Amino acid sequence: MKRFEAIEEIMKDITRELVIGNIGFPSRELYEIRNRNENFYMLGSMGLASSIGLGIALSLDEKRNNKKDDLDSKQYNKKIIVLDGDGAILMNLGSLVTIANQNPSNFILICLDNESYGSTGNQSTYSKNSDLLEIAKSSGFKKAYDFDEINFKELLNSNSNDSIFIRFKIAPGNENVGIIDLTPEEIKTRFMNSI
Ligand SMILES: Cc1ncc(C[n+]2csc(CCOP(=O)(O)OP(=O)(O)O)c2C)c(N)n1
Repeated sequence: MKRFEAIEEIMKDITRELVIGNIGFPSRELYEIRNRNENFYMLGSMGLASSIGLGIALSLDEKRNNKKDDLDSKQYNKKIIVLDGDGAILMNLGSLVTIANQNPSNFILICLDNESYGSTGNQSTYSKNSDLLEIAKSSGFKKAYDFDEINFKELLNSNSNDSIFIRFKIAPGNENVGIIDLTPEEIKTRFMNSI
């Protein structure tokens, strides 16, 4: 299975969650598969999708807690899903440690692990030898799984007390998709409005 099919598989279970896409083909394929206001296509900063997702997760968590007795709190009761790459995670490994220690319960980091820098021509990454699932576990993630061993829909729809890391091993290869026909401002504004 390549990244395109993996994103299709994930997106079929997504309803009101906020989805952050890694730079390059992951975001372009997500745009092709299911463009929605709740998607944030990260266009420039390789490695930072997980940090951006963490920031949003912590912010929504805080807003939800502040409005506990308020009807508005429901509005903040959304999960944040990051579709990241192995190359991007390796570039910002410290983010795993930060997420694991901050541990927001509304956060799911999915590593689409094709063992390559797919978007720039499939050069090999180190994730073949450096096991990102084990790295996530030893960074402190209490919940870290291979996609194959979980029922994603159940996991998505159940309450967790912890952040979740999912490693999805896939084959290299990019789908022949177009570019994202939105300006960065449009992506940001519609995403913010959807929250
Ligand atoms: C700091 C930085 N370095 C390099 C790049 C160029 N670049 C863009 S996407 C990419 C590969 C990303 O690989 P990965 O995160 O594994 O995702 P994949 O495309 O394989 O799904 C690279 C090297 C960049 N945008 N920013």
